[in-house]
Amino acid sequence: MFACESLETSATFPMVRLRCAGDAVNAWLPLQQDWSSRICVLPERYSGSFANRVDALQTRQDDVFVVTFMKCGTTWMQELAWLLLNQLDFKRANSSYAMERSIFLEYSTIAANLPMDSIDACNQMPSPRLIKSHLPAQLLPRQLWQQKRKIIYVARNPKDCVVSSFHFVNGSGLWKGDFDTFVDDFINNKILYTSYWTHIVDFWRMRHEPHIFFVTYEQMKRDLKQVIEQLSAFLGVNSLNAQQMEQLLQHLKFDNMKQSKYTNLTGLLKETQNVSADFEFMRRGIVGSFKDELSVEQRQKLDAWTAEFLSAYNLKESDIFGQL
Ligand code: PPS
Repeated sequence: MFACESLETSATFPMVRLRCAGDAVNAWLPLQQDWSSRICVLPERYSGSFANRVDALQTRQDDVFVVTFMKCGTTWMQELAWLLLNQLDFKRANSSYAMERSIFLEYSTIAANLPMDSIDACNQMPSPRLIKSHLPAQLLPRQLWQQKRKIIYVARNPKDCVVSSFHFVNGSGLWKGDFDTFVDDFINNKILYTSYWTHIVDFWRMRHEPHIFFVTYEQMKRDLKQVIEQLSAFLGVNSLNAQQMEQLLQHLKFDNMKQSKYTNLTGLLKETQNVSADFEFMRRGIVGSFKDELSVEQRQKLDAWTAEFLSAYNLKESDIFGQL
């Protein structure tokens, strides 16, 4: 089912490139293409039985999955979707960790010393479950596609994603090296969860599937109210009155989520993982951090890589993210 190739990287644990072998995956994914050509860089401990367990995960009729490439606004969307699915239960949102209310499916393969295997934790969650994953389409549990479970997909422009990912993996001790090396390794698919562009483009091309809600971080920044209205309709929950909407918008503000230990995981990760003293899980929360954090050369490299990849699909970066 899976083919895996070991990889020399600057990650602090062994990594592999994983792909689906054979064409079975075409039978359940809505997009017909050669899925076996798609690769994903993952911890070596993902390959083998963990990959098979993810593939075989039993889904439920009311499951909702939040799927993203890393650092694309997952936590922000998890908080929003969880509140919509739980009748705006702000009391619980302000007293329990987002990552406990919405479990990260493959977290066991990345973090050390978790109290419970992350797939077991998903299996034990009460319904309705909100499950987070950074896996690309072809590696997600096949039932998600076969049973058409709801998927919320959040994409973020590549340059901001690179900046945010670099700070995250470096600060959290998952990867060690300088920024130039990181940019090259991101482009060359040597960083956790890459290839970035295939991850994004495959969901972009599936965005009209009725069980997929495709949104960008940039759209959320531009008009979160509109995204909330569209997401409420997608999830089949009652639309919010003006007061509820205002309360939700306040709760989801960057500064408010940053100062809450239940949504800003900086404190929790410092307590439980080997992260650096200056590590920040929520850093700037803006569109365009690349403008003052990437060098001209890094920007040019990333733009050339993006243009080349997207030309094969007749797309431009602005078709997906708008003007940045
Ligand atoms: S993870 O670890 O992959 O799940 O990270 P993820 O949650 O996907 O992405 C983290 C980035 O999202 C920003 N963020 C927000 N931006 C705006 N508003 C709100 N409420 C918000 N919450 C999280 C967070 O700051 C990270 O981006 P950067 O650019 O690093 O600040």
